[in-house]
Amino acid sequence: MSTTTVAAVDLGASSGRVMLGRVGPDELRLNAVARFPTGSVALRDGLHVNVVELYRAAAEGLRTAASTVDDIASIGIDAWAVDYGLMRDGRLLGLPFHYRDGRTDAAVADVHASTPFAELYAENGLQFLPFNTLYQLAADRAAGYLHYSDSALLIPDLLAYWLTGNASAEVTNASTTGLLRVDGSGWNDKLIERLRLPRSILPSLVRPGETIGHISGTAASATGLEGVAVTAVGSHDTASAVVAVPMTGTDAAYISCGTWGLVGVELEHPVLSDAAREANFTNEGGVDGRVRFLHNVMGLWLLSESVRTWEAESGEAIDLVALLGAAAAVSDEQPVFDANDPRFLPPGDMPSRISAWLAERGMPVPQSRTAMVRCIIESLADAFADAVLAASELSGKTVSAIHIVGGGSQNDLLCRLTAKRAGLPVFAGPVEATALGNVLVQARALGAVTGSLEALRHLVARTTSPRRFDP
Ligand code: ADP
Ligand code: LRH
Repeated sequence: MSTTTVAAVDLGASSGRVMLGRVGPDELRLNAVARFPTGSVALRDGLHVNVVELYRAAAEGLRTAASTVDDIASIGIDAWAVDYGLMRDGRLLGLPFHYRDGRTDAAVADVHASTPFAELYAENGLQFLPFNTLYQLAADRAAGYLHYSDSALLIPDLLAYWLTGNASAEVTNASTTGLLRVDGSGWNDKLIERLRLPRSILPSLVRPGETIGHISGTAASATGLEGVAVTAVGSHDTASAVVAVPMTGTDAAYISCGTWGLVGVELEHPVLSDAAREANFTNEGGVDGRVRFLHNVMGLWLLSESVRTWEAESGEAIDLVALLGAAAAVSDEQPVFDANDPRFLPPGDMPSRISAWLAERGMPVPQSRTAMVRCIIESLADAFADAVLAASELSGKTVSAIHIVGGGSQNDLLCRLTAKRAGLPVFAGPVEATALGNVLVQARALGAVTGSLEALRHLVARTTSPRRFDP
């Protein structure tokens, strides 16, 4: 086994990055070569993903990577879940909708009228989120768009298609469509037919570690990487993040903490009980056929939208680290709101929405920005602690530690309050777990590292230094 160099394209909701990874049996290093915005674009007809710009920025980042080193053996792509582009004859038919667009409201009612949620859950094991792909496709069918389309490609699959010319559906991200059998063995033809969705638009599945294709055509000159393999990774960003959680025992919960807080445990088999459904826990597909049994908590979106609102009001940039430092020094007790309330899903003025939520219940409303930030972080920590406890109870798995990975692992206040509210030690880091999971799965496919996810996690644990917060 020798060390290999691979590139990761990692598209999160708050930023996209291209990273170079050097991976070997005792080596795991990441180097960021490009970072670019990934935010949604509001057009007259709704909120969209500017996926063409994402492709351009990713290709440019790959070109920078190719000019930095000359031995890139493979690239892997991950992005947020559920969103897709509709294609015909290899052409993108329009900008994909963004999952925070509200167009699925009618489709949810329509789908549940024909297939009650409990029946859907038994088939796909997914928590209810109004933007799950199956509701988005039902909205597109109602709008007549599916007539024109011959395939639907999830965001990372679309980028892989533009790079290689090969259309596929990577299985961890496909699990977030709601149209995959819960054991990940294939598309659920019976459910797809029942929902009156065209089976023909769903491409064949690939699994993490398989080769999707090789960079060719216009992508070769855009990236400077002609002929380089595009390897399937856990293309759902959360699946890649879970690969790189440095859990070395079996008794840990994880929180993949960025725009969203994905809180749960890894299992061998799905939990489809009434209690899991009622608690809105999901069974998403993990790398190597594992199950990501987790709950979506609204996450640092609450904070980033608040900061965006305040910056727009004042016209001045806010220093996030200073703001969090001030919030840590707030000594008055702040109220806790339900971070999972769906009113916080669409973009907008979060401080006003949070104040309204509290006022409706006769609770005190934070009177300053720092108090509001403290209230947000307390509420997130509370939701995280609840979800860890629920994950443990619903799965029967003992949890004696929590790992927080992703950008939110830099938020000391959040880590400290999560430890306190959960009564468990929190280990924070790595920040770039998603990119690490992406490069590790590629490196394993190339033979530079071997073994199970546990072996990969041991390598992460040996090469990074998580910070400990005690309750
Ligand atoms: P995503 O993958 O969803 O784009 P990230 O994992 O990149 O998210 O995390 C982004 C979040 O990390 C930001 O919303 C911010 O709250 C948090 N963050 C970034 N840098 C810092 C920092 N220096 N200190 C505390 N929090 C930070
Ligand atoms: C996190 C994430 C999450 C999904 C949401 C759409 O980036 O992929 O796992 O639920 O975005």
